[in-house]
Amino acid sequence: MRTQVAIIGAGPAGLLLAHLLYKAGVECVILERRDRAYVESRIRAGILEQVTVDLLRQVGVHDRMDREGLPHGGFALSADGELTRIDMAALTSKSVMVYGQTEVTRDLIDAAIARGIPLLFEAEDVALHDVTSARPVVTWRQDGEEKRLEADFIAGCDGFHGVARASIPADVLRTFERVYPFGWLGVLADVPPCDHELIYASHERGFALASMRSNTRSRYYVQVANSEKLGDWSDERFWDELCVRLGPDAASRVTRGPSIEKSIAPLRSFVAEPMRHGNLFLAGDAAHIVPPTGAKGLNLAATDVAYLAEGLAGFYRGDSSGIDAYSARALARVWKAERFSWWFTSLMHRFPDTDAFGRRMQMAELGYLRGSPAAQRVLAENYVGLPLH
Ligand code: RFL
Ligand code: PHB
Repeated sequence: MRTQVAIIGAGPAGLLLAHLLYKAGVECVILERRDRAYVESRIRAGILEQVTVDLLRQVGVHDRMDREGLPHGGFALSADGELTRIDMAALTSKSVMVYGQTEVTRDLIDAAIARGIPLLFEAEDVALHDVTSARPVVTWRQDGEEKRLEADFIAGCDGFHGVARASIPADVLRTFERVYPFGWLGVLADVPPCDHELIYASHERGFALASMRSNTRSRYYVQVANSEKLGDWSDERFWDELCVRLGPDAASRVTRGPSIEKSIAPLRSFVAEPMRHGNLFLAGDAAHIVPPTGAKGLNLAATDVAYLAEGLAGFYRGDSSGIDAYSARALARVWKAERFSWWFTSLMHRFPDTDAFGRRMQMAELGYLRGSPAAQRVLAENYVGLPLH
């Protein structure tokens, strides 16, 4: 088999890249390790920046998002229960869209199949070969058979634990990492959200987040130590802890119900540089991870592939400047989102080694945000997403 771009991974990065290439008339094949049901049921991100919404519109995969997504012009910060609204729409003239990653993935898969974009699930033991040559090759096993795909380029969109980044020699890659001493325990429940907008809560017992997937489905998180076990968190314990951290005002509006999903996600900041090695390009979580506090992970995956698709389309028109600039261009945006996600995480969470002085510093900064439109604007500008350059 032969194609122009071999895409490893059918997460948001790989799927959106395939549609952008399709629109530009560039051929691709997507290889995904898991089966379709698994990929479509992974529960993750919930917030789309305006640039991500625009990219989905650009590729024509937006009908259901426009029908079912919830545009949000603001969110609240809670400091020990005291609420401050950040009016994103007034501060930046932009908003975000609440539309789950699960839905985005389903829409992109349905559209890929409808458009005849080759999308192969259950590709086992994917391996990359000769990535610095003009003819890179991908091999894998499917239904017990060895398969082989020749391509001009390989796009490594296979997430943090994928094979693409691992195929780059260690002396070529420089990595930067911060592992946080806590994770997020998340619960999904078919109950109405406690507010029509998100609430990010900093409490002396730790962070909490009130989010949603629709007007009838809530997504809540509480910060937990890395040593916590899921089995120790009954639904009742979760709701009690959430309500304490959100404070009495928001807690009075929380509707409790049985969890339909419950999981713990560790928090990490990570960047690998450069995002290109020969004819292999990394995009999305394969190249970088942000802690979820700023809601940037899925959005960075989308903007990486926007740059990459533009570069690859240019290459097939005889201009390789876009692919040559890809890594530096993407990393410039990635580092700004890394900074914001790290800052917002540091402001809102309880760190095990934070003393009384550290907590006062967090509360002083939250107080400053409460009273300063300038500070709110900095937060809002980053939250709605920096422009694509
Ligand atoms: P993905 O989604 O991990 O997809 C990678 C795909 O590659 C496949 N794969 C392989 N395929 C073939 N061969 C191999 N060897 C392979 N190894 C892996 C995998 O099966 C998978 O299908 O990466 P991608 O596309 O880069 O997308 C990144 C986003 O998924 C991620 O950044 C976000 O989910 C992060 N995130 C959030 N991002 C936001 O923008 N807004 C949010 O509100 C937000 N909330 C979150 C989040 C992530 C969370 N968790 C669970 C880490 C909330 C949480 C709790
Ligand atoms: C979510 O709804 O899953 C969500 C929302 C905002 C975040 C992270 C996750 O910052």
